[in-house]
Amino acid sequence: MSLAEGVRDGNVRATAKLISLIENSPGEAEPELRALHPYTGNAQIVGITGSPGIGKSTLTDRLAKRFRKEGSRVGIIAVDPNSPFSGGALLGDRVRMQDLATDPGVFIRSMGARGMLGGLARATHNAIRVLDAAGYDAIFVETVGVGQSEVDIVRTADTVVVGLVPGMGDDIQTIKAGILEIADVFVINKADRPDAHRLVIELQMLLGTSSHAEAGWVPPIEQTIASTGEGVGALRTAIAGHWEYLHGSGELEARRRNRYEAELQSVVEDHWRKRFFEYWQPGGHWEQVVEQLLRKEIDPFSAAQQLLAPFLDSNTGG
Ligand SMILES: Nc1nc2c(ncn2[C@@H]2O[C@H](COP(=O)(O)OP(=O)(O)O)[C@@H](O)[C@H]2O)c(=O)[nH]1
Ligand SMILES: [Mg+2]
Repeated sequence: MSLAEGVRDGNVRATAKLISLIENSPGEAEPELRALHPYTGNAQIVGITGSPGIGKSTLTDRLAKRFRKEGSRVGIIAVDPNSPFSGGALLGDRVRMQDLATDPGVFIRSMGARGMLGGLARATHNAIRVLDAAGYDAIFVETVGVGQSEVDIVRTADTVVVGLVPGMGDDIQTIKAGILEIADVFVINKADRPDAHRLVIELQMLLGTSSHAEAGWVPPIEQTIASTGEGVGALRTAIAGHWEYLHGSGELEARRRNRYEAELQSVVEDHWRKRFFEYWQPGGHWEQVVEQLLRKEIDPFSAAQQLLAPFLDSNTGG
């Protein structure tokens, strides 16, 4: 049985093995991913992002339990670009999600940046695809931080939940730096802390001046205490509301279309880059061209055209 068949069959070991292959040897994973493609597109992918320690894992645990009660099978991928570790579940996540780890309807996986050949964002994207094909109804992707690589990861989600906590003064600033545009739902966790309400008001003001106001969906701001479960029901409702909006407005298809287009572009670019540099390996002619550039014997544009010529020729039957 192939890994893809195992995944379709609900075999957890095959699923875990294929995700490892995606991380360590993406070329070998490709035939399996091809076979799984027709079976993807059914899961609701929920991204949960925010600074370390704001309670993302605790929230994910609570949300996952709610989805389980509703009868959904749940996949959880915790991505930490700063972590060198990949594999099962990281210690912290395992502690936070203890009961879930033994639930056969839940698949938990941590992904770090170690040795990630094709990039963490693509590996995460493909791991989600595997869980989707495996029949998990909801897939939570927990990502640390709000930098560009995390934004790329979280863009894979249908619904992006951005978490904040009161008393971290820089958070509103980071939000201005670009996460605002990708948030579908805001959650202010640790609402047991003072100043939660002030953060809500600051966020409302920020949202009022953003482009969201003219769009069809204004991100709700939910307050939670993940450690006790307070407010998690309302957060679940907000996520459901966004899912309905995505379906009703045609936005789901639009997002998925954009995602496929971006993926296709990046796969094609990778393919050509790889072929190009396999042909023009460092040293030899490549070095000569660089020398010529230095001596002004050729300009970069003509040089690039010359270097690309063999590929163009071979495509026209040469
Ligand atoms: N006071 C308080 N602590 C919380 C809350 N939610 C989570 N925590 C605690 O915050 C710490 C970090 O939580 P974790 O879920 O690991 O955060 P993550 O790094 O964002 O995944 C843990 O000790 C949690 O028990 C909350 O709503 N209130
Ligand atoms: Mg965590």
